[in-house]
Amino acid sequence: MKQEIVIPRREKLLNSLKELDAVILFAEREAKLEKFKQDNNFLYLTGLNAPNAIYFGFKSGNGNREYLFIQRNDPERVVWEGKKLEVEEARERSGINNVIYLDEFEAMLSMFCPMINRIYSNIGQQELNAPISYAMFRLQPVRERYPQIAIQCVTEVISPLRKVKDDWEIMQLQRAIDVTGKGIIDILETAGAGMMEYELEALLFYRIQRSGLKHWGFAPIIASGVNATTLHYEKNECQIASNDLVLMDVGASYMNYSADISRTFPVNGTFTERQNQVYSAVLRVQKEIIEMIAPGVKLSELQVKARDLIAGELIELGLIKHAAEVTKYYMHGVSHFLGMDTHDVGGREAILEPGNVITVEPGIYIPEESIGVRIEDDVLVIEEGYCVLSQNIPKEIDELEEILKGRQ
Ligand SMILES: [Mn+2]
Repeated sequence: MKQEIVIPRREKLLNSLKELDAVILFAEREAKLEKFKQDNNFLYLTGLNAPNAIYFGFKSGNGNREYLFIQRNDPERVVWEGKKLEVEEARERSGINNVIYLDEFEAMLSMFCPMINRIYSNIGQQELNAPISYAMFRLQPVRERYPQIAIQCVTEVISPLRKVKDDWEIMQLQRAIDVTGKGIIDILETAGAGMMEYELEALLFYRIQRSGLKHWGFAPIIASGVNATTLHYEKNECQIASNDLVLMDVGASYMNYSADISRTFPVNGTFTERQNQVYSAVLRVQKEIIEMIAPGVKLSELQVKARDLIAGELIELGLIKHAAEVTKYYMHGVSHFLGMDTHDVGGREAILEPGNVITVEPGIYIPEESIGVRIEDDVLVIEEGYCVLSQNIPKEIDELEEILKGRQ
């Protein structure tokens, strides 16, 4: 990521604040055993993957002030931990001129505190029964000594920016989606009855990492038979039986942008008549919802329409008698924003605008028949309506059966 991308983001953010408001963002801390994954808001504003760093921005009448705090390169620790980001490199990549070391953070903040009205930070959830976030922990002294400073979650000021994706962001997302699609096709070409669900998971992860992407965007769901009727089944530990449908809800992450795709297929290569009926119902609904997408449409309208359509399909399938019973077989949202977070910032009541990326993911789940179907695509809102970013990943019954047949 280059400074040309992140400088305008910070300008927009600081300009949207009131005078004497500040933004303090804490990077993710060093990960010891797991692969490091940067805090999304920090990455969005600085472009830096450095652990432990801190961004400080202050809006004032005499121009905005910005500082970046980074770790020192302690020669003895370099042997163990490797070289850290240097001042010059941090400056060049982020476009922040004032780059100083972390041990000066408290002194610098003390200097600014008497002037600050409000601090927006990545303090996260504030539930009383949840552990205190790292940002909250670091800002505790401010809270105690300067109780007049309001400390608020940065999401409210950054989400209007993050929910409208620029071309560069769409490119990253497209890469994550394309690699996920290739992995899904790998699975279709390889899956067979008797395999374990986690074998299919491994296959997809192999494709992700072989393609130069490091992470899953979220815990993958590979669910066969009745497992597919558990919405967030993440165990992926069962053996696949020969007449099972397999539901995959998966997404690779690239530059912290996450794909989110669901596909469902019969492991033995052919849909039974009943599986075909249920699958076709979900696919009809999915296409109709995608058709509705355009600037000005409310996300909640998609949800209402999806429920109505699925209710009609469930009555046709002989599963319910009245539309009000729809939640017996369909109980989740049809759409959410997608981006750096799989369930990205933007909210459920948002009005769609060009640059939004959302999922469309209706499903029908029938535990008593061991059938669970979800079909999910990732859709970009454009001036003219919509563009399905995952359109190359097969979902028509004949396309799927064609690929599955090719296995023998
Ligand atoms: Mn989703």
